[in-house]
Amino acid sequence: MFYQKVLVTGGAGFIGSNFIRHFLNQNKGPSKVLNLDLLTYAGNPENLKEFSSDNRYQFIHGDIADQTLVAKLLKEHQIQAILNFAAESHVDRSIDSAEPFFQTNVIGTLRLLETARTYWKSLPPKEASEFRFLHVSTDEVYGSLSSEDPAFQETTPFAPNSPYAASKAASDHLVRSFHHTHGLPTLTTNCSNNYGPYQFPEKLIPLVILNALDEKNLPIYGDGKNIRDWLFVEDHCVAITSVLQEGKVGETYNVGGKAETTNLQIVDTLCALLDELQPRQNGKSYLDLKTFVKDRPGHDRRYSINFEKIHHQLKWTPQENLATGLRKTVQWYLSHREWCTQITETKYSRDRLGGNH
Ligand code: NAD
Ligand code: TDX
Repeated sequence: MFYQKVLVTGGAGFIGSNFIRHFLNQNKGPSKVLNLDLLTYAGNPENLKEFSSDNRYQFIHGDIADQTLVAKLLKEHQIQAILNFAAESHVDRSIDSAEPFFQTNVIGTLRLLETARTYWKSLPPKEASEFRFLHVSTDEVYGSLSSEDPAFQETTPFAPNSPYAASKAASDHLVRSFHHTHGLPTLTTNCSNNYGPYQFPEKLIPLVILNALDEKNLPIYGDGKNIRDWLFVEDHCVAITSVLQEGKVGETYNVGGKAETTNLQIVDTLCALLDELQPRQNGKSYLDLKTFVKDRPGHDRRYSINFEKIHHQLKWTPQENLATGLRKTVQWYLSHREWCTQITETKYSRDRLGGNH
């Protein structure tokens, strides 16, 4: 099924804005994308400014928990699918203050599900059978692995360790329950760490790039040997599109990059790319800025994703490798310094550039 009229939540954030760009660039025919975003510190309408006069795109400033607003949007635009990206997404912030995570990720998702269910029940049979609620989630719901453990599968029991992961796990369970109990046609994706253009610079990769360019320390938590499986954001957008169009209702799909890497390796690679593309004025390497800082409390050691299911069922596989993806990412940040400055000067409600607090 080709979806033309979709409601994207959290589309002013990192992955949501990349998804909307991908969706509109892929679908040249008539389509309508509503972007419902609360514009928290992480939301930035500038991310999609090239579509501001495109009548296929509409931005709506609002909360996924606002049931009156969402019900009106669904009905007025005859929405065929909801893609829920909206979330509080940064682990360190969830350690400082968990409540906003439960407000949006749990209560917000619950209200969105309720509103979707009422709308879905009002649809004629054909439209109801085609309707989808796609929930974008994370591999962090599965907890932490040792170096010997097998990769996460869709059947791996949930064991969230941070308040962020706990809130995402709760939202995944809610989505599951709305399918099981009410028959709502849901889909869930559990993806590994994304990176690429428009990522908010509190996350490791953009933080290291921007700190390096500003001659600031590059904070490495603990021993730097924690492992993440990195996926270029465009590959995630393709995976979400495949799941939306062909995924089996009620199921979950793991999405990963087959790119397990330690944080130290990531920082070293970024420094080498910056040494090549934007050498320091003092002639030294950016590697000199590496600084080991206090570890993140409860820091998960390793994530690894088994994505056999989406590979076999939907023929999805990541196209970008880490070396080319990181190069593209560094080049993007180098050529978008204004976007970065606007964020670092206006969007930080606290100092997140100096390491873990
Ligand atoms: P992000 O923090 O960059 O963006 C989140 C967006 O949601 C922002 O635009 C924000 O304004 C909006 N938002 C927050 N609360 C809202 C609310 N109540 N109503 C409407 N909008 C609201 O996050 P991201 O990195 O783009 O992540 C998007 C989704 O993907 C999240 O659900 C996250 O859990 C999931 N995910 C992220 C990664 C990753 O590596 N970044 C990996 C796997 C899954
Ligand atoms: O300054 C830092 N130094 C550092 O060593 C920061 C910000 C992070 N780190 C480490 C912590 C992690 O091991 O780097 C790794 C990546 O950290 P983040 O970019 O904060 O990502 P992570 O905690 O792994 O979570 C991300 O991936 C899964 C996203 O933020 C989540 O939204 C997603 O669900």
